[in-house]
Amino acid sequence: MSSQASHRLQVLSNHLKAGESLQVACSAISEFRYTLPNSILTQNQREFYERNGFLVVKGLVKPENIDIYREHFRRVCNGEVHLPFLTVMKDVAIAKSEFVSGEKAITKIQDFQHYEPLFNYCALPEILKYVECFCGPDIMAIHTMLINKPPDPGTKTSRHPMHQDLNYFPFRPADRIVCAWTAMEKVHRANGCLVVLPGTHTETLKQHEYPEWENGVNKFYYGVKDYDPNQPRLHLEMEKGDTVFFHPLLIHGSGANKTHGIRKAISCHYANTGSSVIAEDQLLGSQDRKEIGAIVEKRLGKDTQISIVDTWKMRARVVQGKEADF
Ligand SMILES: O=C(O)CCC(=O)C(=O)O
Repeated sequence: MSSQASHRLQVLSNHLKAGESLQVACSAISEFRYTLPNSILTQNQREFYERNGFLVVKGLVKPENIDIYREHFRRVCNGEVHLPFLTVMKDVAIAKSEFVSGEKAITKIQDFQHYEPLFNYCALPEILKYVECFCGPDIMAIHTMLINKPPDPGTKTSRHPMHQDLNYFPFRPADRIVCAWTAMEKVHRANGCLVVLPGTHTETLKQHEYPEWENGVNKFYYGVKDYDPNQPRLHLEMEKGDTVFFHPLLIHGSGANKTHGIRKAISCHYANTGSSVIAEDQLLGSQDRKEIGAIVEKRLGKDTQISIVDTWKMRARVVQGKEADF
């Protein structure tokens, strides 16, 4: 890593540790591209996001709300609620080697946009007021996840490869999409906090593929092809309730959980309801499209006319402002 890059990372890292408003040790930005003007973000916060592609807001979600999401996640994992469109994903190594009940093999649940107790997170006013700074006033939730990272069984399969979320989404423009990711307990290097490559949101969408990991990779955990592990990266250590907002081109991932506890986070991606959608053949690589297409067929029937892009439109749920245009 160059000494300039490592100095910049040190500056970023110190500000995160200080837990104060995140300052930027660079000259002012004259044109904003990734944030919109309103009274929520300070000038420093706007500049920080413009340069780095993410912004941590400390203590944004109340602990009592998080405890409710935790309880509903437990109910879902134990089969106490039936949600037809929910996607439940399991760790490739844990699921193969032993039978474990409840949440111990589950890596994430997705698509809880119609399960109100969890969707409550996506509509929290304290989250939406920040989302508006990136997406504008007309907002739809496009992707919901509760990410559960059980203790790694020694296979390192609990890692999440470095990737750009835009790879999965058909919505454009990318700059009006943002992810809100909230720590459901203290997250740190040992339990696999988020890792980001600051500034990569200014780059283009890269090709993705499954990384070649010795013990396998969880389904749909595509990583940036030819990822260079020597790039400057930052570990986002966060407390329960802290929330990071990040751009869909920001390269990020997370490490293995080397502790005995389960690390949890809840997240929602949002886009402006005026977004357009790209054509099916521009979404993902052709191999990945086949893999996801097969899941769509399995769920909806062999002769389904529903494309992957359609499934994204079906998931989208407006949380504020005008209805979607598509
Ligand atoms: O929470 C994590 O460990 C990373 C999740 C993530 O990046 C994703 O699901 O796209």
